[in-house]
Amino acid sequence: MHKDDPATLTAGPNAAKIAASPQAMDAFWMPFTANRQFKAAPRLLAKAKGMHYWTPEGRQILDGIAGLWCVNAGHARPKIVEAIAAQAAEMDFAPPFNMAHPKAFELAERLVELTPAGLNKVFFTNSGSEAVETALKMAIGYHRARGEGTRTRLIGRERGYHGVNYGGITVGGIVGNRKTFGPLLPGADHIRHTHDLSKNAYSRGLPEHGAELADDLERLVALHDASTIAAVIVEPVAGSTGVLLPPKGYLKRLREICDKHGILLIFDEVITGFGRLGSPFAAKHFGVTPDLMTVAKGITNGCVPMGAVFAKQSIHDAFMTGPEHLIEFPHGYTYSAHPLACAAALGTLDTYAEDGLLTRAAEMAPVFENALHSLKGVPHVIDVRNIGLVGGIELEPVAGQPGKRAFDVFLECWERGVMIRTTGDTIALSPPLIVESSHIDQIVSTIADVLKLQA
Ligand code: PXG
Repeated sequence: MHKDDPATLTAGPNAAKIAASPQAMDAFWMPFTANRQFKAAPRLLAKAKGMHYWTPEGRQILDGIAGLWCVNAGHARPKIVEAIAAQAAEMDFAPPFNMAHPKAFELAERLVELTPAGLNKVFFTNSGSEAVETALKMAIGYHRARGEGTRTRLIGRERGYHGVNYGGITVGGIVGNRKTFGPLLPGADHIRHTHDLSKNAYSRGLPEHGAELADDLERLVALHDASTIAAVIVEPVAGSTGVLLPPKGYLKRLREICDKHGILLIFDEVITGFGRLGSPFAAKHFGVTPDLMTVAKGITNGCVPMGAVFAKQSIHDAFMTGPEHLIEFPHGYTYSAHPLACAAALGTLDTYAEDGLLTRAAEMAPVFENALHSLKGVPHVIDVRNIGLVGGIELEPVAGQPGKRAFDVFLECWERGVMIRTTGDTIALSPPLIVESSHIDQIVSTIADVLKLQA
């Protein structure tokens, strides 16, 4: 689909200096990174185009994870690059409070054409984490505005990931992200996760077993009473915690239980939004519409930070009361609907539409599925999971060293020119949606070769 041409790429003037000198790396405290390991053996990226990155020395790396689940249209797409450059020259910034610029409205209109029916209001943020905080505040504020101010409890799910801010880690279920940071927000609780290798290992697509795990919400309603619960937040397909797919019927059942008890359902679609599963959103893919939906990443193809919350009309309208000169929802960010982000998002939506990318994962899914499942029987593989262009390969941990095996595989794949992502002992794959069969073969055969080398 795209020619990635390294000949046109030159690393910036400082790249070689940084690569050569560990001291030049002192100041930057890196996010979600083993800083000491990294600085001892850095992995630097200097250029990107299409399906590939290049290191400062010019080594080509195939991108198996769309940057970080975000570069869905592939790197350096001309329409997006041009839109950002033109916007920076025309108007760099516009205050988003009590002011606005036309592209914010244009983008909102374009977005709600893609969302499931009913999710027709958009609130802009700058990241998935901020989108989550915004959605949680909307949920609690909505109930209060309707005279149900006792509904303040937030329910997440074990193994959930909802970003790194306090609301997000409170409803999140990854212990490593929670244990360091104190008691978190009061009153939250969690339903059980759905991962069960004993019943569902090597499922192709959605697992057969586990829809009844949605009933765990009934347990929490019985414990806390529905009148205290504002919302439940889940990822339709959990990514960061190791690619966990919803069992068949699970999300519908969760929706029904929420409706029965007046609890809002929030889908965190930061990873699943914008075509990852083969539909514009997971909500559409699964035919289950949440009350609030968070997105980020693919909204701008990862080019400029942006997130958003989609809300039902009724949630928006509940806030629209009181004197008209007063702010209805006291929330927002200096960079909400930033002009560069809006321009990037409009260029992104054009690119997705022109290349049919919001449904391309559905076309490529059978190829991807077959390639991934060919890893069954390769040493150390204990499960393969897939949906759309998301893949998970779970490995047997090295005894007493959780995460070590997958991390070693990641390091060796990097040496062999393939970028993958690991979480715990699961390899997560999410290539750009422009991926071709040859790229899939390269990713999967590299992983297989590396696994065969492992002790
Ligand atoms: N919700 C979900 C479901 C996510 O996947 C966030 C919220 C937070 O988004 P921001 O933009 O604040 O990072 C995410 C982010 C991984 C990985 O390796 C995934 C994310 C971030 C970093 C690493 O799977 N997702």
